[in-house]
Amino acid sequence: MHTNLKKPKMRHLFAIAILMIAVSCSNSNSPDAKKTATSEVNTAAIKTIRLHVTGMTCEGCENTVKDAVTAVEGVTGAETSYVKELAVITYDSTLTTESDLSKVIDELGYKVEGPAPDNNESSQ
Ligand SMILES: [Cu+2]
Repeated sequence: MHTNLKKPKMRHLFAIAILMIAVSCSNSNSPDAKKTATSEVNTAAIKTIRLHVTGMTCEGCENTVKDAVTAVEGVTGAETSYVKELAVITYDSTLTTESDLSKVIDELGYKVEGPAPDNNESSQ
């Protein structure tokens, strides 16, 4: 096994790959990770919806859902909670719709059960 040491570059690349996987999995909630909103966003059409989402089991799931909906054109903000089975999404209703956003989440393998009741918030 001594011959393995002859390829430090390969080992280095491998280490980077492992690191990237680790980082993408443990990417904890960073509230500052907001994307700059496009200038086309029409503030008068901004809506906030609360969706009941099942299937999320950890912070990784939360981030997967959050990142996916944030990437949708017109979405200006998203918060997700696997504990509350909740996704709160703020978006420009002239650019996307609740059903579009639900579809994005469904396609990730999670399930949008419908609108989340407001009283979910008190059951912390
Ligand atoms: Cu998860």
